[in-house]
Amino acid sequence: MCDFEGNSVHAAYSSFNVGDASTNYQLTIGGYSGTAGDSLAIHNNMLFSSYDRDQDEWGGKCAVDRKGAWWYRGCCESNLNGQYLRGEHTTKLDGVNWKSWKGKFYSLKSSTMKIRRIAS
Ligand SMILES: [Ca+2]
Repeated sequence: MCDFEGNSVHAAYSSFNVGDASTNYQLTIGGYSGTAGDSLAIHNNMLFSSYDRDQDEWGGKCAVDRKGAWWYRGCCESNLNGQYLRGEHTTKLDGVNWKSWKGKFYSLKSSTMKIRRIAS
């Protein structure tokens, strides 16, 4: 993940799994390490929510309120599919947010997710 000031951090998970349609694309993660802080931990075991498919634990619709599809609980500490708001913004956690690094009101310049299969 990169901010607009030229800084970058990472979050790595030794286990990372997204289920298939039969599990509603449930996220299962573990073994965090990195420099970004773990803003995905609270989303562990959650189902993937989108505008038209509310699967979070909140009475409202996190994907609509936070303006992006994600593994919301109620609602989020990370939202890498949020709006591209270019740094500081005033609306809570609806940008490209990773709370443990830049807080609730900073939309990142870029993020990349990479998954590597470990031979078993
Ligand atoms: Ca809901």
